[in-house]
Amino acid sequence: MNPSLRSLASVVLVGVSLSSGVSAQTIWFVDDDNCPGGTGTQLDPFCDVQDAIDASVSGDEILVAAGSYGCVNYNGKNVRVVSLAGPDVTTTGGILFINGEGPTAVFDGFTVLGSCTPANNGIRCSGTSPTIANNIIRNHKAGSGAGLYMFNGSSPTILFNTFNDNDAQPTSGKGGAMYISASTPKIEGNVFFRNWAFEDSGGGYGGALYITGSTVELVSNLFDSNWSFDTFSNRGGAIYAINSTLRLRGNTFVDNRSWDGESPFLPPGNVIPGEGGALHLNSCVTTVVNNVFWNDSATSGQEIFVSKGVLNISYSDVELGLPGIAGSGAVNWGAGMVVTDPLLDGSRHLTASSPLIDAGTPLSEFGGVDGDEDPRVLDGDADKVARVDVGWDEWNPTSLTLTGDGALGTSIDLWTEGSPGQVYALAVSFGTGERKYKNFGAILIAPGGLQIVGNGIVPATDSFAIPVMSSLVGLTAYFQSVAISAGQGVGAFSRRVAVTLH
Ligand SMILES: [Ca+2]
Ligand SMILES: [Ca+2]
Ligand SMILES: [Ca+2]
Ligand SMILES: [Ca+2]
Repeated sequence: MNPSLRSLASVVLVGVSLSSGVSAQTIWFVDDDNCPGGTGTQLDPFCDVQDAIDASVSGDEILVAAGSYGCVNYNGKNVRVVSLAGPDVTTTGGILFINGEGPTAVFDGFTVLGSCTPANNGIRCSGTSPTIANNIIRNHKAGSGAGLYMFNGSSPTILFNTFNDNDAQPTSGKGGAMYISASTPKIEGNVFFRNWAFEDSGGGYGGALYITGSTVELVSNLFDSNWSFDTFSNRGGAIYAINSTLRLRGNTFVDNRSWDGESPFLPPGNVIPGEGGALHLNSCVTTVVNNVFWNDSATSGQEIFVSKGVLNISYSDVELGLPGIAGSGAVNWGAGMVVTDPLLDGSRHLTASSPLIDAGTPLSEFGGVDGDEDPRVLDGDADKVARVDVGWDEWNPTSLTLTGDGALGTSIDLWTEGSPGQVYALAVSFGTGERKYKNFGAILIAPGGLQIVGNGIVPATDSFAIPVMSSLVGLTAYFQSVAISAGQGVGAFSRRVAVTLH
């Protein structure tokens, strides 16, 4: 098909229809190609992100070009800081939220390297509730919470980040990716891969997360190959929690390990005991619904160790079943429990033959999106009844991929795939929403100003140009497809993909 002319006309129409909605906020620009720095306009950007923060007031937006930037201290400014080209080509030093920032302080689309403080944590939150989304936080090393350290009544929202290869060592070995004390975070859609709590003297607790005195909501996260690894004792390959209330909905734990082999620091034959390959729960009240625990490893409690407290678990897949859970705490083995190979692919997504498709709770507590931003809930087995899948991934035969960086005057390509013979439609809008459609999932883009910019038979690419209109700068365009089998009443909405125009 040849949609370019129609699509171009549609996007111009969208631009015109939404131009009246642009707010009076200031949009600042940053690019390390313009050092030592200008005035923060698009033609004369600041050199560093901190320069833009210093110039901004709450409500402003800061658009950051590809490049390498220093430590960022929000200094109480509730501003949205977003990278234009994504985390693979845009790096910062550490990030500080320590002056009362709220949910509209947004940090979106960077790789965090380095730290702002001698404690060496990548990100620190003290008494704040920022939104931290779509970042890569990797290769940090600090005694506790190498990637992110939160304490003192923080309640951040942590969305769709990747935490990998962070290492809690050497002084305490608590939480390679994250340390959570006296806080109430929401942690959704993140990937925790190969983080370590590594200590050669005191104990390795929580390869990915260490949680104390907190109330934590974990939704649709993947915990893959995290380790607690110490000379003397190991607790929680992925998560160690003490004196906390946890609610886990739709997470997947696979290949985590609370080290149960010989010590690397002691003479041969000295085997270290590990408790809880995925979770170690000490005096917690924990509710687990729709989670996968598979192929984790420990001396005691291959999947979960409950040391005092209560674990209520339902509609989840636990390798070994009840024997995969050890400890003296109470375990309430609820409805819908299964013991079955989840048949994950190499990226830990469900495959078409997985027994976990449409095997989750029949209750309607799930909404929003899964760990790769597909709509929850979808009818994955095409029986005209939508039911949630078990684990971080909702299986979806409809996919949408975006290519393009959103610069005015350039093109965006969108590739829609679906099941053979399905028809599709592709839409764009400049806001988000959630309107559910029975068995098809949900429209996740705002209905106001929504325009259809492609349709036909899958698979197909729609390609079109962004008009050169200054009123579009700073707006985020959200795209979503739906593919359906005509006459059969089955199909699904794709994930939502986005690009910020500049
Ligand atoms: Ca640059
Ligand atoms: Ca179904
Ligand atoms: Ca489903
Ligand atoms: Ca999915």
